Amino acid sequence: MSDSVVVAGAVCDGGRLLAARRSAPPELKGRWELPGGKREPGESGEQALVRELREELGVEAEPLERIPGEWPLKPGLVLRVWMVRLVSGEPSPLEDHDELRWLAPEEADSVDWLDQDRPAVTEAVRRLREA
Ligand code: DCM
Repeated sequence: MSDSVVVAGAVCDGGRLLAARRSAPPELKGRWELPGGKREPGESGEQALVRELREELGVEAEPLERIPGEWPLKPGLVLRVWMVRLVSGEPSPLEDHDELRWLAPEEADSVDWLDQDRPAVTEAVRRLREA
């Protein structure tokens, strides 16, 4: 059986990266992540990401290229990450998060990222610096 996929977005705007602080479950609460969620049957990764960012943040977003690689979350579940352009709307923590923060590249280490998100955050910041 193939792995289930959690999709997440390195949402960028104005040269900054969006970080979202989880409000649940207890073991992840207070840690920061790239927003996203589980892909549902029949969805592409990009479709799932657009849906999740709409539900969680209330924004319209466009997935750009995928950051190469995938990161195990638990047996049978992997994380995939895309660079994402904010198309419209101002992100608000509608679901799953209690705080959002826009981080300039030099601020990227100022929040306590989930361990599994760190490689993608590093790569996203590298791309932001180059842009
Ligand atoms: N998850 C993660 N990194 C992200 C997004 C989600 O590690 N950037 C994990 C946390 C949960 C699972 O994926 O274990 C499902 O996420 P959610 O609860 O947001 O649907």
